[in-house]
Amino acid sequence: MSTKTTQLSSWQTLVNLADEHKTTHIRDLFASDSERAGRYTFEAADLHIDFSKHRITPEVVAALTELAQQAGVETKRDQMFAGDPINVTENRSVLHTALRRPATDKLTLATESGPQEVVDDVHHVIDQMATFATAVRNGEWVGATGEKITAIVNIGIGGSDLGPAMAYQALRPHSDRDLCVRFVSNIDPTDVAEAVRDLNPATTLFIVVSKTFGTIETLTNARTARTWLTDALGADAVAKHFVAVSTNASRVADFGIDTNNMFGFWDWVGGRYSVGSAVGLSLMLAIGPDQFREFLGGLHDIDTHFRTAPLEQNAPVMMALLGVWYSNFFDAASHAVLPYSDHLARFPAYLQQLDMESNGKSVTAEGDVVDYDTGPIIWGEPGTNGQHAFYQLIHQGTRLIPCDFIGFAKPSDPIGEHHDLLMANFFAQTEALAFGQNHDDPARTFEGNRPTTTILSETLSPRVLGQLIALYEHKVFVQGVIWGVNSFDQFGVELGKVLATTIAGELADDTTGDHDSSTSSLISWYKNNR
Ligand code: G6Q
Repeated sequence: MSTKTTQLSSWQTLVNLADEHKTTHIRDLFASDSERAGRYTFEAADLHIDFSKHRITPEVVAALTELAQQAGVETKRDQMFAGDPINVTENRSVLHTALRRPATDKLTLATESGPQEVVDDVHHVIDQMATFATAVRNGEWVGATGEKITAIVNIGIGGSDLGPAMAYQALRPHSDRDLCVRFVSNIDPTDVAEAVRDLNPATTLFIVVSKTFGTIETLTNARTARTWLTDALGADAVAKHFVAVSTNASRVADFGIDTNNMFGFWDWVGGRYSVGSAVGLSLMLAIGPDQFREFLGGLHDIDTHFRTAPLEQNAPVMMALLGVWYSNFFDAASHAVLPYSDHLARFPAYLQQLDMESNGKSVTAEGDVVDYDTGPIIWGEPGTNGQHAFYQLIHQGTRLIPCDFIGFAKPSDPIGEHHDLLMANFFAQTEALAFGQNHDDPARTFEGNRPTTTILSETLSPRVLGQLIALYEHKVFVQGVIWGVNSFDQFGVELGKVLATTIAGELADDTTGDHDSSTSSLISWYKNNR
């Protein structure tokens, strides 16, 4: 049994410190400490992270670090890396970190079917993916009519979509621009219809990505895509135009995809943590195996940092603790992630799933209902667009919204003065948010004291993208440990899947189910108007 988080002595210390610092201004913290920026700036692999524009003092950091210690972050972290079944509600290991371990590492996991050599299995699949990706990219793997593949369509949803879709967009400058890569996720027929509208079946390859191979959206979209293909090229074409990524070989075979063209992964890889597994096949096709390995290397860089850096110098731990500080002691309900790179346009959406599906829980891993806030609402848009939209509320609204600003020294498109202007805005925003502006007119007064983390790197390379992802993965992990929740289940998602299946049956056979009066009346309105 873990000690209840709010009963830890460090929690009580933080309650007192929060009270003491209720009115402390970031402006004053800088004025009284000329070393402040250096004191709170960390280097983690290729990331340069500045935490100095936060409402923290050495005392606050010490108490937060003690909270991490008392909550057992280091022990849990080591259990995760070792493959202990820390996903207790599903009795599973949590080993996405094994997906990026070097081939020379060893990790043996006891499974129901005997011991598994995890790192060997991981590298076997990476090699299989690399052989396939190389064959497609150089034209050895051709479609049913003998033509080279020029379009890849990834069909998957949630964890089987957001990671590769985000990463592909992030790394487009590193991709083969002759290859068109698209992502279909929504069951809305528009998604698949728009994705294939201008494609040629003879040169299109579909990757059906589903851990379970039982997800209604993915299977429905995959069937529609299969019909689109076979209407043009006949049933035999499926073998050359469909591959699968899954843990469920028999369902892949039932769908009609040859299991020789299936890339596996394991139940110890959660969907939202799976971009480094075969789920990243579309990304590997786009950027090539060598750069995909660099991406894995970046994930591993931060795994190593997370594992070895002392808590008070550990970047994901510090990000997590600051989140706890504002959520639990200053009532901040949300957290904005603001990338100053259009390539990271989908990064906030990716993090929404990573964070909100992991820590959007209100019972602890032991089953007790929590009496404190857990996971924040994550949101964001790339700068500078957000500045002309919602930043007003961050600057002058009544709510406290801690923000992460992510920027790069070098643009992928060096055109004129664009990038310096982008970054001028980047620096100006964090300065204004922290320091504010006095004015005689209350409407023009900026109180400041809005906390931000600044994350800089030289360029958005595959390696740096891997580092950014792992940074947030481990931030989420640490917060989950402190809040005592199981970050690795998602029963909230599963309820929706069950309810939709019931109603889909009623819509198909025009029967009436047992619902509340509102739901019944809405379903009946739909039936009368469809
Ligand atoms: C992720 C979730 C969820 C999942 C999708 C798709 O952590 O479990 O988003 O990835 O529901 O599931 P399948 O990959 O099984 O189709």
